[in-house]
Amino acid sequence: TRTYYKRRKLAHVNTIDDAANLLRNSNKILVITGAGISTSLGIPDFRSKGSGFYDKLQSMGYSEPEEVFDIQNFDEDPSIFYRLAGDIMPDLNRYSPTHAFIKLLQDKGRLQTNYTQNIDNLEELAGIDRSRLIQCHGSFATATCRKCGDRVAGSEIFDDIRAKRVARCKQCQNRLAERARLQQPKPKRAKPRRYDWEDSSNEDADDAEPEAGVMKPDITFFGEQLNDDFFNRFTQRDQKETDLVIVIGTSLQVKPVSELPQYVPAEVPLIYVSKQQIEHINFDIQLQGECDHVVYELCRRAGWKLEHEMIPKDL
Ligand code: CNA
Repeated sequence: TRTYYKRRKLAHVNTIDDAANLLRNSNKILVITGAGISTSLGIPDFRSKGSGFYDKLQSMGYSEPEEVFDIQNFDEDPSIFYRLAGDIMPDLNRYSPTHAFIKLLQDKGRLQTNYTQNIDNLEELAGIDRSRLIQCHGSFATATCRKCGDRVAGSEIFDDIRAKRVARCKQCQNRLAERARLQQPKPKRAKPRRYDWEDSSNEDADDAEPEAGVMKPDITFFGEQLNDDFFNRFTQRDQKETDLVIVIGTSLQVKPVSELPQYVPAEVPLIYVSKQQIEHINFDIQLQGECDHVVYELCRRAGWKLEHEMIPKDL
């Protein structure tokens, strides 16, 4: 259910030139981003018709694509996630012009915070300062054992993800190996006399080997809480301080990130940049198109030069 407060549109801002003016005159810009800012690099988003990951899942027979990212399902059968995770795990060492735009805002001292829903960690590659970045849904940068809580660098499980194999916890494996080494071999019990009507299916139950825990990348699944940084930073600082909100490349379907724009004061202008228009939230300016193109044009009109290897030099 989507029950958004229909925020009243500000009358004095409408056009792309108004947006460029706002950029030039704002010093505490909140940038909220989603999968759309990485699609130009070849990483699929979730909900774009045809090219999105959810359509792919549906064509593979998953009627509810969200279920692949459900924490209960993961704990019951992590192999489903591991079979598919390779498709959304970035193996990239480049970022998009839109990432460069956010970095440019930072360099100009105008970036208040980038709230990203992305898990590709490309903001870090682009040089967005950790102190200005909230990765609302976590990232592949680290992974944690569901059993013992040991946390490792995400890259340690990348081989398993690539091989579509469930990653197990090395810490648990070491502990189990150590325990096995220390344990005396169990004395062989004399087999009880067996009668035909006895159930022998549980015979070896207490001999079952305990298993090492499953590693999960530290991305937020449906059913998991967002971390405290998200709520604390927004309510204690950004909500009061921001003077402009720019939302880029997200369908704003996932709470609570989707609700951020409506919790800033009514006089703060809201700009939306995406391939598709949005209807469930009132933005003051909607700029429809490829976000890399839109942010380039915004910068040009603001009198700034956005540089990036994907932007032609002679533009
Ligand atoms: P979404 O629901 O798939 O929406 C993406 C939005 O971006 C849509 O409105 C598209 O029209 C738009 N879009 C796509 N490409 C472009 C483009 N080149 N220029 C402009 N607009 C474009 O994805 P959301 O981010 O809204 O959903 C939140 C999920 C997606 C988060 O939990 C992420 O973790 C998850 N996700 C992240 C990645 C990533 O990290 N790169 C990739 C896929 C999914």
